[in-house]
Amino acid sequence: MSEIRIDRVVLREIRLPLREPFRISSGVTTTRRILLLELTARDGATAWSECVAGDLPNYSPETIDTAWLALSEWLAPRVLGREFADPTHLDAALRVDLRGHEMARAALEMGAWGLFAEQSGRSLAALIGGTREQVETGISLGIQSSPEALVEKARGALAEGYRKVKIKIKPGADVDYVRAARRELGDDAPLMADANNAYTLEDADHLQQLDELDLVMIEQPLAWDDVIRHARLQARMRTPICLDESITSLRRAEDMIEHDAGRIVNIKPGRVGGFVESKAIHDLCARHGIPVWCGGMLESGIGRAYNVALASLPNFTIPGDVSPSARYWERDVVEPEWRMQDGRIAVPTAPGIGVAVDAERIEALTVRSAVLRV
Ligand code: OSB
Ligand code: MG
Repeated sequence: MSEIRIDRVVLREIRLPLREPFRISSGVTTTRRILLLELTARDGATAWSECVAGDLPNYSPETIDTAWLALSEWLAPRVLGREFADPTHLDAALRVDLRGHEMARAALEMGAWGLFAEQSGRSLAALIGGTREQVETGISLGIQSSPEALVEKARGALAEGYRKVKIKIKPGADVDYVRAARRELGDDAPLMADANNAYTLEDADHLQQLDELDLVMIEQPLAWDDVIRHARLQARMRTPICLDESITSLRRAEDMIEHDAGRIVNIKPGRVGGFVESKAIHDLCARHGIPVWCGGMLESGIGRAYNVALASLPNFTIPGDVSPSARYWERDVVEPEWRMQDGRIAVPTAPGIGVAVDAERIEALTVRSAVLRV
């Protein structure tokens, strides 16, 4: 395959109810509104991709509605009908004079990688330089009603084989919850906490209590757009800080490293604008001895295919929030569903994204759609 040309993009919104509500410090998700893209190349090849933006701007400024606007008005028109030597050139075209809208951009950029994989007869993972046959799987547990309820969930997750348990925290549901999990699950349980920006530097003394609990890391305790104060907090904590929300680009990862504002990076390809930027962050971190892992945004099986492929790169050495379909959905929109065995998900080797998309089911779930063409 020597060039890529997209002649049609169909946007669709589907709604998928989560098996159970997912609560983080800034809000709760009960039904996921999911924006899917179906890309069609000039030769008729197709690929699906997913935009990870949520319902509300409580994780980043983007939402599914801003992404819909950005894709239809500014992003798709830049690439439709144009020939690109490969997806990296398409990525470059999407960035010109455009600020923000990383998740919208990523949906199109990653879709181009999926399409390119399809057309060149290679697996997505192989195409982007993946080296693992399987990726290690963690689980992200939403904030529970009591420490006891959390312990039960976490115990069940470890029994199922998950290799990392992430505990969502917020003021009023933090140290006591994590301490209970540590006490009940033992010193060796791979536990971590994720605050989704719920604290300020004034909470440093309080957060220092977590240092006794031997967490693998604490994710994004401070503001979403703040790297510098994380450096001040890291200087006061033994627990490694992992940045999520703050790493919106390669430059932010450089800032993190330069200022020792964190020692681990959660890479979500949607958050950073796609695979080109994700790979650059991955490579930077590898050069600096910073481990990375693949985060999640409660994706359907389509977005999950991209996360699994990304997590197969060599420096993804910590289990990701890449859980199997059944952790989220009664029924996924791909076939086969994503399954976990012995705490791992197999990286597909088939051409393209590696799972078949159930287009009929998606059609039935669609609440709005738009066809964008040259
Ligand atoms: O902070 O990692 C986060 C879900 C939505 C928004 C933010 C986050 C999350 C998760 C879920 O933790 C991870 C998953 O998809 O399983
Ligand atoms: Mg997070």
